[in-house]
Amino acid sequence: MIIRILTLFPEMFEGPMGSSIVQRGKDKGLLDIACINIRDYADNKHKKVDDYPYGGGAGMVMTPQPIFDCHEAVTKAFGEGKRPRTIYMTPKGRHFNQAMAGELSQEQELIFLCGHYEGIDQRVIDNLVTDELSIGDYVLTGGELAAMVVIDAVARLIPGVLSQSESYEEESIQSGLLEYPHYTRPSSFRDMDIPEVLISGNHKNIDLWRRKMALRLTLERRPDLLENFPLTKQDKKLLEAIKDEAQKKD
Ligand code: 6GU
Repeated sequence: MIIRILTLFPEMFEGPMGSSIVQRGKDKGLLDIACINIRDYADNKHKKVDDYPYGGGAGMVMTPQPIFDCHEAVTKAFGEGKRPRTIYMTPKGRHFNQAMAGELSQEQELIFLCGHYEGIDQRVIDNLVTDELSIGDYVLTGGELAAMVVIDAVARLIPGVLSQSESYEEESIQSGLLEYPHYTRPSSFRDMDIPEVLISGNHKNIDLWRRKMALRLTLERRPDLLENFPLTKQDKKLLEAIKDEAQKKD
């Protein structure tokens, strides 16, 4: 996958994009990722990239010229006829989720456009942008941190980036339930003991306990996830038991 990030702050990406999973994708030759400084494409001698909003009001708006020229250069480099998904990061966008990460991980090329100031000229959005994405209901100073979040989530889903065992774990995380708790050595730490079932050697019971814990946590914290979840007969039984136990506590 080729990713190009159009931004006024390329230096923000140096740390996150040069380490962890993204770096692994690069090292394996599965991911080619680079930042392009929008300012380099400003055709005025002061390299100005923003201006006052028509109609008045607070803040500055990013002008269309540098973004159009930058986008054109990046698209041309992908090869003639390519129409790469161009993702504009904005709090007005659709909420990004794991399903979208999976979908984006299938693309051959992605362009991320990061805005700053009050936003970018609407003509950029109307003509170049294919997707507007937000990472949640809070306001960030710019789209850069949000783009990094999306790129991290997408990069780890590119086939070959994760190892076999990591991919296996991934499937269970993507199941749609919150994960069960994990424990490692020592089995007793400062008088805190791990659940006995985990050292029983009985894998059927371990799986059952883990499933129950996942269901309980999901019921407590994200009951909305259970509404669309395909519960098995056994899950329904476990949920009954969980609800009974909760009643007894009250
Ligand atoms: Cl994508 N951009 C900005 N500026 N703020 C956000 C966001 C994006 N997602 C959540 N908050």
